[in-house]
Amino acid sequence: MKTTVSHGVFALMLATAVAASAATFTVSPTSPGVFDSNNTVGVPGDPAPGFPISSIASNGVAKTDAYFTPESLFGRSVTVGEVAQISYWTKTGTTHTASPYDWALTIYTKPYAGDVSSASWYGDRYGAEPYFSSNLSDPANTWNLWSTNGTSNQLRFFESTAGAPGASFGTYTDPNWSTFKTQTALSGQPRASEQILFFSWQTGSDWAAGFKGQIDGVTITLTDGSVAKINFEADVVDADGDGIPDEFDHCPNSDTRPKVDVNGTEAGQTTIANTVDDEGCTIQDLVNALAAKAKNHGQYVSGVTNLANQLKAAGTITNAQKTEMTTGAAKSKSGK
Ligand SMILES: [Ca+2]
Ligand SMILES: [Ca+2]
Ligand SMILES: [Ca+2]
Repeated sequence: MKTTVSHGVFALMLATAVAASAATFTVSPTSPGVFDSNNTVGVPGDPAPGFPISSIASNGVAKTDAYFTPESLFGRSVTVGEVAQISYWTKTGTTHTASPYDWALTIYTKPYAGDVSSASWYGDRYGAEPYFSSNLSDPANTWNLWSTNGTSNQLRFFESTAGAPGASFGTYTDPNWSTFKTQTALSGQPRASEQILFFSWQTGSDWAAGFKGQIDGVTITLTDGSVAKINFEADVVDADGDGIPDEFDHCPNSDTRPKVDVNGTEAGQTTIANTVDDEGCTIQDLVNALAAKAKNHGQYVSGVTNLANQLKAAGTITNAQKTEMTTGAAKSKSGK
């Protein structure tokens, strides 16, 4: 009996897991497709909480629009009513009392019969600006979370559909998301059943010049439990192409020859694959460092022997390869 009950619970969980999607998308200033990122720069080493390892910022030159379709985030179309929660982090140099400028959320719906938008490519346009949020708690130079559901910094939503009677760009008394999405659009149609065209984060064309605020860590949750996260990241620079980004690479200009050579300036390739360690140093980097440091041949041979012992102990090389290294170093002219 117990087995039957457990099986039933498991089947239910499995059914839920299949229905809901979960994915994280990493987006950098050079990401193709989803992102009109001409005016963003990477900010290495300064991520929002939970979205390592970096973030992006407006470059202070001109407007940025980042567009994401529901199809790319969830693998399917999504209605306004299906969006349960949205949150994202920003970091600017001032409070929003001192300056209202910040990355704003804009949601576009697909064109529909009876929409009143003067722009043909979308139906309705909905916005939320951080500075209008209820219960502002927004210290300067700190990552602040803006969300549809938080007790502080809860976003208020307005409809700014171009050409629609009554369209606005927001007030301090606009409704929160859970109310807004159940209301009637300016077209007279219910918002909840409309299909979303884009989730978008933008800076303003009027004020983007001079704005260098950061953004990171978007989370969108649907009513079926599906979650899409967008992790904004600086572009990874890996100058020596060893897979370890420059900022973490202890040997940023690695010697990446295919096989290790302990024979100094004389050709003497071993059978050892010149692998890279977690710190971005190849075995050859370590050998080269020993050769550079050795005051005499004995020091070089001793250093290579120690290295060979470590590599053998770590399982990186075989016993025979350890011998290749030690005898190769002994035959070399390094240090002489
Ligand atoms: Ca990030
Ligand atoms: Ca590297
Ligand atoms: Ca390296």
